[in-house]
Amino acid sequence: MRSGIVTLIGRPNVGKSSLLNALVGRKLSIVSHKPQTTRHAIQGVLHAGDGQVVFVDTPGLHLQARKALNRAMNDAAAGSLHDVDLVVLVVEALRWTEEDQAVLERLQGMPAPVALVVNKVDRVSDKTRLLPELEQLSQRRDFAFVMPLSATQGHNVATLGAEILARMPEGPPLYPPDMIVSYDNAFLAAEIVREKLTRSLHQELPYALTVAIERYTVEDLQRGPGQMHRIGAVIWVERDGQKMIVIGENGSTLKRVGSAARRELERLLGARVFLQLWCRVRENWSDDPKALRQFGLSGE
Ligand SMILES: Nc1nc2c(ncn2[C@@H]2O[C@H](COP(=O)(O)OP(=O)(O)OP(=O)(O)O)[C@@H](O)[C@H]2O)c(=O)[nH]1
Ligand SMILES: [Mg+2]
Repeated sequence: MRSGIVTLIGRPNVGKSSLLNALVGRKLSIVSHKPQTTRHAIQGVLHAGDGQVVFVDTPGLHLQARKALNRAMNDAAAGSLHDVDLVVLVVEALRWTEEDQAVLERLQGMPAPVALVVNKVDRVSDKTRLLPELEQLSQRRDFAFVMPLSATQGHNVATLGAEILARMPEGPPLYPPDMIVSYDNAFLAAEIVREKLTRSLHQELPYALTVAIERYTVEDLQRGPGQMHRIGAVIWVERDGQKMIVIGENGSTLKRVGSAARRELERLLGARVFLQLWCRVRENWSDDPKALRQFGLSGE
């Protein structure tokens, strides 16, 4: 048996969360087209016949971290680089930015080996550009290996999983076989609501909101088998104007977000879900260390 811990690191939006979900074969981490979607280090476990890999999805490391929330996200990512067996640096094919460069520099002097995953190769229409791109990227440091893949198309994902497992140290599993994820259902509910909000709200609004679960109870259904999860969630924003946008005309936006989140939670939990959403204002929460602690966004 082999087992180990592997951190997925990279700038925002390269597809780290998509890759975690693809590797484990389940949606564990929320995904959106906007950068800085992931805010916590999230562990997902890949169980194989001959071993186990604990993957850690991390917030995208970014420059210009002006607010306390941004600093907490960067800290959560950087803190996940210690005591791991392998670091997987995720980048986007044909798009190397100064933030990628900054991540690469941050990995200097780290004891763990670093592998490079070149994601989103499905977007490279001219495939003759891929080989020179891979060659160029391999020069940037001494990588354990370099692998092109597509997290959303599934291309090379299983190969990556096998390659990583083969490099894990020999040893017993770190977690029991039924353990797949590190968080509880309340965290999942907050994240799914935030994902739907992030996908449907424009511009800066996703960065000004967070979701906190105030109530979570589970009861047996009175008619038939199965369970009902009753969830009460508060969407915190920073200003009254933002609250109006989140709620929408006659509550239409909140209603749309609520039903999308409820449907997905019912699928993920395999249960009925009753989801109530409220929107409240807490001025400047994203730059307020006390608020961040209360919302579980710092000091992980
Ligand atoms: N075409 C294509 N799009 C992808 C691929 N992988 C991820 N994406 C898209 O890239 C966007 C960002 O994906 P995420 O998985 O949220 O990226 P991330 O690195 O976790 O981003 P942060 O959490 O913000 O750091 C989403 O719109 C994904 O659908 C891929 O292999 N191909
Ligand atoms: Mg992410």
